[in-house]
Amino acid sequence: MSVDTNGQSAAAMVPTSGPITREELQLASRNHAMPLEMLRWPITPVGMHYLLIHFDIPLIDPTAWRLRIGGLVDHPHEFTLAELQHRERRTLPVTMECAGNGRSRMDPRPISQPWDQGAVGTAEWTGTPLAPILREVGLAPEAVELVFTGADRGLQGGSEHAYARSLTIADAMSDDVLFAYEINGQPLPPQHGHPLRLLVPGWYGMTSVKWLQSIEAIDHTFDGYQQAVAYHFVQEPSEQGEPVKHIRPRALMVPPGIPDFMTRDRVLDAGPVLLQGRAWAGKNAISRVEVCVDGKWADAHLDPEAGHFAWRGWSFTWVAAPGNHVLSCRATDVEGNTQPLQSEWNYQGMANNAVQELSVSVTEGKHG
Ligand SMILES: Nc1nc2c(c(=O)[nH]1)N[C@H]1C(S)=C(S)[C@@H](COP(=O)(O)O)O[C@H]1N2
Ligand SMILES: [Mo]
Repeated sequence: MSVDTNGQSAAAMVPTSGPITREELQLASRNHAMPLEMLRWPITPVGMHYLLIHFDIPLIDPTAWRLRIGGLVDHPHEFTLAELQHRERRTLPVTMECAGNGRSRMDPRPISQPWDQGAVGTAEWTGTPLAPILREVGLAPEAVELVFTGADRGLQGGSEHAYARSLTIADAMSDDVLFAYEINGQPLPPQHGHPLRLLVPGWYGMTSVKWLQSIEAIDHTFDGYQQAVAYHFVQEPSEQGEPVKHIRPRALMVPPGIPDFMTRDRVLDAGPVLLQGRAWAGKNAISRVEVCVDGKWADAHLDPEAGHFAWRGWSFTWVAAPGNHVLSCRATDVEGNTQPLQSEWNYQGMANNAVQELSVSVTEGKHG
């Protein structure tokens, strides 16, 4: 396979409109999505939450594991898991979404994990807040960023590295950022970062570093691959672009009726159907969800909020007439940010929150 000047495997990186490649299939079968019918559950059961694992899942002995905090701090410290678990305990429902969600719907298709639209899930994460720990270790005045490094290591874009991301001090100190050691009331399983992960509510998932083992305070902008190269809005690989941060608004619908095995197109009976789904936006509350039937938009009913960072349920009664229909839904946040009808293309396939479209065939028959 050819390698370009960045050391990237060129054949695997150029966006394509061609068929799914073996490399994409390999990634897609390691990193599964949340089946969209799981939108019925307010909290996604463990095992149904989506997964994104760049390298290999590391085997970590929790009794030998330590979280090292060092760099530009007054009191470097190595925390045991028990020490962290005895600190303030907080549980938050948080919707997490991969920044690549929707990537495979871009044309040409950026080559990476080929998500359709299910790279999302909402879990109750339990952990201890970062801010008090950062105050205790005492950040030096020169410190501008914290680098969070996981135990997993591999090659991407020609660079060998442990998975690492940074946050500015202000972002890391914000109130809801946690060191999480439980998901839905159970210890983190291997795939979600056992024994401890960072959890940064409202940001796309790449920020929430799994298998966390070290935090380093630094006096410059972190230039690691996952921070400085990946997760940027660019039109071509040589461009610097803007970094990807907060989750954009999105609404998804539970596919109504029953599916066709291959196409996943839907079949349902004529008459009233309750269309349901969930909507979320990283930073802001959702203020509106609309449903579109055959090109006509109307407001959906919103359920009460379940938490500032958790998706919000919505519903809409549709009287389905026999024939073929296209259904869509669209979320808007309190600042008026909404979803585009068409994908906004970028080279890495980031943050494609174009509206979902479902093809539905309604008949007078009985499918229930
Ligand atoms: N150490 C480490 N942390 C990581 C990743 C990774 O590959 N390694 N993937 C990130 C990405 S891109 C996402 S979207 C989320 C996914 O978290 P989940 O698998 O628990 O859903 O974890 C993030 N944290
Ligand atoms: Mo991701």
